[in-house]
Amino acid sequence: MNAPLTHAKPAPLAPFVDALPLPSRLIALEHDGRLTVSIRAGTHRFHRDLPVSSVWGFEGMVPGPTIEAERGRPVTVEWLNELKGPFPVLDTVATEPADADGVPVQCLPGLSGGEPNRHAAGLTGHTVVHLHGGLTPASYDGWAENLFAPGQPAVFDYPMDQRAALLWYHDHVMGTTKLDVYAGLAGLWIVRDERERELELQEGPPFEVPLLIQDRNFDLDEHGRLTGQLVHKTDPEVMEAFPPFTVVNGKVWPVLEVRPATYRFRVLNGSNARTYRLAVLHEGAPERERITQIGTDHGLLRAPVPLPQDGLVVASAERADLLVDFSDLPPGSELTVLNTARAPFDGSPFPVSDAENAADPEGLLPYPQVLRFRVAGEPANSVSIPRKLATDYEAPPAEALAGARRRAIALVEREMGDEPNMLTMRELGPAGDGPLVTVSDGDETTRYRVVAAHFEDATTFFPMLGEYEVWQLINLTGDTHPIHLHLDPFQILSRQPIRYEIPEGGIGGRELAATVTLAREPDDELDHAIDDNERGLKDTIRVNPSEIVEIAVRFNSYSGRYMYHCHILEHEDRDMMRPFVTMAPELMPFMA
Ligand SMILES: [Cu+2]
Repeated sequence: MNAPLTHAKPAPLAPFVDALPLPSRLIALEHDGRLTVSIRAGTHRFHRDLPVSSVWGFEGMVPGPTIEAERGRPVTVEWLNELKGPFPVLDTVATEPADADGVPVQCLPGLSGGEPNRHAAGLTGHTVVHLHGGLTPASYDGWAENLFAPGQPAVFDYPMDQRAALLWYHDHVMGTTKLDVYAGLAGLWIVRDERERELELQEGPPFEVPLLIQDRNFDLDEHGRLTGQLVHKTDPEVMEAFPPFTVVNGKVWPVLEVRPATYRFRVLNGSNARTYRLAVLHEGAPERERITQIGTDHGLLRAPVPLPQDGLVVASAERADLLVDFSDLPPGSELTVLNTARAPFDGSPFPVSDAENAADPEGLLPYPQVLRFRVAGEPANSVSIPRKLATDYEAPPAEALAGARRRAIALVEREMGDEPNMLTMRELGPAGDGPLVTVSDGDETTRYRVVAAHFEDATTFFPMLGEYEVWQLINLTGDTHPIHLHLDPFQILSRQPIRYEIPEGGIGGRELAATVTLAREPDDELDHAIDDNERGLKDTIRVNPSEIVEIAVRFNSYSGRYMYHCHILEHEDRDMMRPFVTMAPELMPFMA
């Protein structure tokens, strides 16, 4: 039985009735490393009781096929853009943030009085594909402005000279990534290698299961029935979409039958904006011991770690490689995965013991359900978890960091008058004339000024291949931002609380004035800790409110023009994205 969820309206769809779909597999070796993937319109049923939805998908499917590749075996993909209109998603801004009963409109299906955005309706299918987490030469990385039009061929080479990891490929068009990914343009990509095979980790069905988690909303007909038409809805106060229905591998609240055995789940949050904090409940009680995390964004951790006390937090684009041991459970046992994170996520804790009561429409979380496991069938061998996992990376050496180039980026929230606030970034450089940003640790004060504010501003980051850099991400907003760097992975060095003051008018179109102190606000309830599962090779890192995160990154693989950005797609589409150019050292003397 479903546990009673207080404060929630009855869900308009029954949870845990559809089987979890497994995306089709496209194994590169079986095709000699040469794949053709068409990008086209299709239809998809998100729930047993929903009419079919029109989607745009890789191979017309949601999610697209899971591409499986081997380390050291290059893969060439011919991306065939066969998209054509009409664009399958209704994009709208509701007229009010809440309905007459005070329920936030983002928790409700339908357009909530909003007009369909005619510009979205007019999209004809320009796309570009980015392989998130791929060590990809710049020409094939999916630069957000290098689009392929319908009918225009694009052949991308992926060297796959990288460790085993769960990656994902998705549309990355400047300004419309939020719509194109929402329409269905995303799929998983798994890199495999010898180390994982030495460890005898599960590979392929039935014991390795990818879980692509997204949130979606649908339109209503004149009788108030769900139509299946996808709706991307924001409201006058919240510029990100936080749809009410959680979709795993393309189904709303599915159920997976598992045998009494150990399973490997490859988890990806592919939502536009929502961060999940996943708790697993068995007969109403939180389960933690049976779950072990072995990997993160760029693959295996050095040692397995337990889940964080209050659940696994995954922001947009973050991945987790989990082993879950069902072997002691009798047939018929049910484990339910619930989300306890309010939206927009700001890092606030929520006790896992109260997960059954996590429904919180005010927090844009009307239905915490995510997924259910139901135990059935014959036991299979239980897998012992290796104590030592990755052996191929170390923490960055102190001497390399001591002389490393340091870069600072402020995350800011700019008031826009009639529109919702705009979340964006400011790259900081040495202070000169004009407004100042100061960062003080009590002994020393560093003075900065803004050197770049918009995506199209001149590039200011030119990292040299092979050299460590320290990037400081300074969050002066009230939300958590998952910041993603293309190309090589990085490691987190520190996460520290800050106090800051922004004078009246301190955030202009490009200016920023702020006084930042490395000290905790008295009313700050976040712990600003680094979770054990963040001490691996990451490509996306959460930067919580009132926090500075420092990362160490060393670009090793390719020189060229890449991007870094917030992975909340509504933020990245509106300037929370900037270029950087990785440089071969021998070319530096020739730079003007
Ligand atoms: Cu953001």
